[in-house]
Amino acid sequence: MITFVPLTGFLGAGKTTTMIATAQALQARGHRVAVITNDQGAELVDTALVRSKLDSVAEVTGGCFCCRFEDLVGTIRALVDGAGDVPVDTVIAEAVGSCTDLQATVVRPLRSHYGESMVVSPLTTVIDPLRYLAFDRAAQRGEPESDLSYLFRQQLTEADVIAVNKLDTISPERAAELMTRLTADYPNAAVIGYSAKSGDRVAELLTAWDGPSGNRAVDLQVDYDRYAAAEAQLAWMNQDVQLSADEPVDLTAWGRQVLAALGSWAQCAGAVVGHAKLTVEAADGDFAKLSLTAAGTEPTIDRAAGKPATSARVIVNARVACEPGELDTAVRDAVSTANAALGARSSSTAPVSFKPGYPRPVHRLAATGA
Ligand SMILES: Nc1nc2c(ncn2[C@@H]2O[C@H](COP(=O)(O)OP(=O)(O)O)[C@@H](O)[C@H]2O)c(=O)[nH]1
Ligand SMILES: [Mg+2]
Repeated sequence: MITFVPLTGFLGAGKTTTMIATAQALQARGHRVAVITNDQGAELVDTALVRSKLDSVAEVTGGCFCCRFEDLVGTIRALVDGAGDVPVDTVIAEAVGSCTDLQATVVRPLRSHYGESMVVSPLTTVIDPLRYLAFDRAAQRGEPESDLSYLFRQQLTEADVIAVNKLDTISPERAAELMTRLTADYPNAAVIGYSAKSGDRVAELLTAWDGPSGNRAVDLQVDYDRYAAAEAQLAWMNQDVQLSADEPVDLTAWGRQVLAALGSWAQCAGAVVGHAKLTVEAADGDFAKLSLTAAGTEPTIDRAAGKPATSARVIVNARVACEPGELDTAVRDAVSTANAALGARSSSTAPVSFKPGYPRPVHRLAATGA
C-alpha cells in the first residue's frame, strides 16, 4: 500500500517547494518518497530543481492531472515499480496551478479505482498569503469577482487541508488573522500555517495528511465556463535560450535581470504574473534557478550558480495573464535587457506559447460514486 499526497494551489504558491520540504521531512522519518511535477507545457524548470534535491522525481506534462489521468496513474506505477531496492511508499504530486475540481476528477477516481493499492491523503491546497490578500482587496473594494479570483476560491473550497505557506512573508498578527478567517470561511478544511522555505512547522502539514478529508463526501459545484475562462486568461510560454559571452557572466545576476525586466513590464501592462521562472545552466551542470510570482517585485533566487560561465542553457517558463504574443515579446525584450546589462549574447528557439484549452477531465465522480 502506498500513500499518494495530492497538492494543488495557485501558480507560485509554493507547491514545488512544499513537495521538496515535506519529502525531505518524510525521508528523515525513514520513508521512501517520490514526487511528481505537472505542467501544461514540456521543459519544466521545476523538475531540474527537484532533481537536484530529491532522488525520485517524474513529470506529467502537456496537461493537468485531471485531463491526463491515465498518465498520472502510469507515472505513479512507474515510480513505485522502478525505484531501487527499497520500494517507494509515498508519492507527492503537484497539480497545475490553474487547475481545480481535483476532488471529483483525481482524488475520488483514484480512491475508487485504486483504493486497494493506495491511500489518498487529504487534498491539500497551498496558498501564498500575499496572493490571497491581493484577491481579497479587490473583493473589499466591491469589484466583481474576476475569473482568476473565482478559480482561486474554488481551489480553497475543495481543500481538505489549506496549507498557508510563506508565513515568513507576513507579520505574525496578520498570519493569525488570516488563519482565523480561513478557518471560519472553509469549515471543511484543516488550516495549517508554515514556511516551506525555512521548514518552519512543516511537521504540522505532515500531521494534517494523516487526518480526515473534510470534503470527502461533499459534491462541489464548479462552473466550468468560468474555470475555463480563468485558464484562458493566462498565457503559458516556454522557451529555450542559449547564452554565450566572451567574459564569464554571473548566471544568477543574468537570470535576476531577466525576471526583474519582465516584472516591470507586467506592472506597466497591468498583467497579473502567475509565475515566471527560469534555470540558467552551465555546461558542467552548475545552475541558477529564479522565480517571480508578482509583478514589480524582486525576483527570488531559489538557487544561485556556483561560478560565472561563458555559456549556459536557459529554460524559461512564464505564466502571465496576457496574450501569448505579448508574453513572447516581453520575454524577448527582458532577455535583451539582461544581455546588455551583463555583456552576454543569446540565441533562442521559437517560444512555445499558448493558452490552456477548455478543461475536459477524463473522470468526474460525484461523492456517491455515481
Ligand atoms: N518567502 C518564501 N518563499 C517561498 C516559500 N515557499 C516557496 N517560496 C518561493 O515562492 C516561489 C514559487 O515557489 P514554487 O514552489 O515554485 O511554487 P509553485 O508554482 O506553487 O510550485 C519560489 O521563488 C519559492 O522559493 C516560503 O515558505 N517562503
Ligand atoms: Mg511548481
